[in-house]
Amino acid sequence: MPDVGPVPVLRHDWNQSEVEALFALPFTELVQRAASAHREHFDPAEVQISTLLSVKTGGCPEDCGYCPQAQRYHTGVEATKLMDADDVLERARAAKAAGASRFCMGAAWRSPKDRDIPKVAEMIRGVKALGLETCATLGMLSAPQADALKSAGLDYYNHNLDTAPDFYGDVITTRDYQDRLDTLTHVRDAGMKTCCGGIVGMGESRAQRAGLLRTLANLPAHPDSVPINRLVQVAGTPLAEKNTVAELDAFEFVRTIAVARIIMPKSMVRLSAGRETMSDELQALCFLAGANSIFHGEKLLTTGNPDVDHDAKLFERLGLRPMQLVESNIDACSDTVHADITVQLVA
Ligand code: SAM
Ligand code: DTB
Ligand code: SF4
Repeated sequence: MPDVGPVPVLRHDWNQSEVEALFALPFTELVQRAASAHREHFDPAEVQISTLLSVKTGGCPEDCGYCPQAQRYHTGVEATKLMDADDVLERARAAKAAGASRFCMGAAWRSPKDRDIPKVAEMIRGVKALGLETCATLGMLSAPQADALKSAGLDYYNHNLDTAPDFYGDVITTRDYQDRLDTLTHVRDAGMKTCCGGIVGMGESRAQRAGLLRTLANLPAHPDSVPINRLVQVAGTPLAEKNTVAELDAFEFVRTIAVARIIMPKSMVRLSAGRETMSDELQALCFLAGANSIFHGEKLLTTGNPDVDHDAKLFERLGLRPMQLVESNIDACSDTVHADITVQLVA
């Protein structure tokens, strides 16, 4: 067994061979270490429930090889305008009633135009006033845009690195890795929490999966949330059309979750896209390996997610509970804090 030694908390100096050595541990040993790290910082019976809403779908000018919302690919996704704030709030109320503690608004933009910011800010203020944590994913942000979103009450900004630096160019050419790092800097400098992860199963090597996780852990601050997406192959996107990318081995996916948990022990590790095609047993292994957040609801942005009854049943069978929102997670600018989120998920 490779000797990877004791793992101190919150390191930012991981080297590639150390992370690869974690990936190479016997599965049972790796999962045991991840489960121990999970218990040090979280209640392992709690899973955070986030809801996702596409507030502006499709028509994106970027060329991300996995994405059904890129205009240049023929995926059948119809482009829409930015939703009205009232309609967004109606969806946020329903999400809260269903047990969500965080509400994430996604837009298929390379970056928002300055004229879009006031409308997005109105959505953020409304969602925050419901007592939900707010998250948005709108593409690249300038420093002033990040400041404006923070002032509106945005808690988290999702912007993924998506893959390792040395695989990135195989998947996306319309913006580079440094652009993503710059947006994350603007988000942190504005005082928001970062939600940053990636996609696995795009044909990358294990070393490249290690490279993604290592880059995330070596950021100036560990992302507060780390979404791990398993590629959803959508017909019309290059990654699906190439027809050469085999679905990632289930145990390798669990290893990725476990390594993320070990090297970013205080972050929420979110089981994100791809859950619809995961078995209950695979999801249970992911929770065992330290995943403690999911997207809830029958749709992600454009692709499917497990139906809510199925998730409720799974939580019941595994004895898992939705994580309650704690007051300290709500920014001081929120005027309403609801500690008594109605939990229907496991009703
Ligand atoms: N346009 C913004 C951006 O790219 O940052 C926000 C929305 S974008 C759809 C958010 C994330 O969704 C991407 O960074 C990627 O990780 C994930 N994603 C998109 N398509 C996916 C797919 N087919 N399978 C898995 N994850 C996907
Ligand atoms: C993230 O990392 N995963 C979510 C969220 N951030 C915005 C998005 C998944 C999208 C999957 C493809 C789709 O539904 O269009
Ligand atoms: Fe556009 Fe985001 Fe999709 Fe890339 S991932 S094509 S930036 S919506």
